[in-house]
Amino acid sequence: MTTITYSSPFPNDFVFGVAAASAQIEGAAFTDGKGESIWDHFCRIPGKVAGGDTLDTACDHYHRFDEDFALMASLGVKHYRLSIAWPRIYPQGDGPLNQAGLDFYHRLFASMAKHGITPWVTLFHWDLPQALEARGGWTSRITVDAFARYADTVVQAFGGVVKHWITLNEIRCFTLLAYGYGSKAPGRQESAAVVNQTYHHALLCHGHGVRAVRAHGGAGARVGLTDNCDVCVPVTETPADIAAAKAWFAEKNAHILGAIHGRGYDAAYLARTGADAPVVAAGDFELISLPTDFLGLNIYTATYVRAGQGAAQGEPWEALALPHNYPRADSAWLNLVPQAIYWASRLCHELYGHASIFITENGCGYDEEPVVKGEVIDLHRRDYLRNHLREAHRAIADGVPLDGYFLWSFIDNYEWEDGYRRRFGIVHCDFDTLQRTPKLSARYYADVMRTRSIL
Ligand code: GCO
Repeated sequence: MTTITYSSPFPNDFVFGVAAASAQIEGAAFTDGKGESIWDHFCRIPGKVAGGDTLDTACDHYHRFDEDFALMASLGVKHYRLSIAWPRIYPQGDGPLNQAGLDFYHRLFASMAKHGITPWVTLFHWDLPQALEARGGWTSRITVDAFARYADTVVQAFGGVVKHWITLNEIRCFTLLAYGYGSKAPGRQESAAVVNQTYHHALLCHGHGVRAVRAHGGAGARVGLTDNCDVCVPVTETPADIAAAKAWFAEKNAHILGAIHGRGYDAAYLARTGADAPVVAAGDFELISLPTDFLGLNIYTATYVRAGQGAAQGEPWEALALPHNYPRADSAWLNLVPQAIYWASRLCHELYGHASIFITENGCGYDEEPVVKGEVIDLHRRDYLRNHLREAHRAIADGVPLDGYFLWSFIDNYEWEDGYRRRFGIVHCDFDTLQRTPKLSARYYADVMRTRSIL
């Protein structure tokens, strides 16, 4: 292991990149045979998405990808995490294949290659075909079978040019938030038993994604899950608070991270869910726990945990509610806790022994940041980035196998139920003219990538 100190650059093979997702940037929602996604459907239900914003045009990346990749290349971006829109490939989810959808991504990957940008491809980033939702969506095993076929098709088609695969993005969001709380498409509020079953089906799809990459990915293909684990940070970095944080982290994440790492569903999860635990078929956990090559973590925020005080509730920790004046971004859920990167990656490494971890998303959402004289002075984002990179660097210095960092997001885009007003990009998008303007944070990140140093 190379020793790195506070001021040394990131290791030479550390991956710096940017991330986005199909539904959020492509637009062309009904072009070239694409089927309706659950988000195309959901955004048309009054009151579900801020401003009634639709995904119809988004950043029009579908027609402007070459320009976008040229801009990325000009900033020195060499790695880009994107997702494939399932309804472009199978408009009905599992019916006839849409060749025009495959052709689009062939053109897109060719453009990336031309600009020297390596693709990191997520198979599923929330745009489930609406036709599958009509048959039960994530509550049904029909979706698992359909995903298996979709994953096979995509990996077969692109295995020659794509070597980095991510099976699913953020299981909690498209299951719990979508079928439990109803804040994300399809906006259902189902029982705990149904929601737990959606988790299980998602885990099975993760397994199918791994299986598909092993079967068709060719030489050098690597695959992992991107999880938005529940992250905690010890209030003080003392052995007692660290042990409490580790116990909290292990329990909160066991039903996803434990399951994919061959531990099935743990006793605490089964006790908590009781009669609402998922129905598991023979062979499910063999598929779910197929070995992966890396773990992707989307890190935005965290809960502070300390030792001892929760003993009355029978818990070896106490999770603290944040005071109302704790700093946060404009996204109400996004409290600013940079140490989240350090602790999430360190605890995943310690608990699951991962040999390779990537931050597959990290970023901050703010309301409109105006372009003034051709510039967006987003010093708040530059600070966010700098503080988080500092913690990534600290993790590496402490021996955590953190191998890369993808900034969310390359460009302002469709922030799900918050619509277009919530901006995460380092490139500003004018949603009337679709003009792109790199923000100050883009220039900053370009310098970081070029020097591999936190400037
Ligand atoms: C998610 C998704 C992204 C979001 C980003 C900001 O975590 O919700 O992966 O699509 O846009 O995280 O909320």
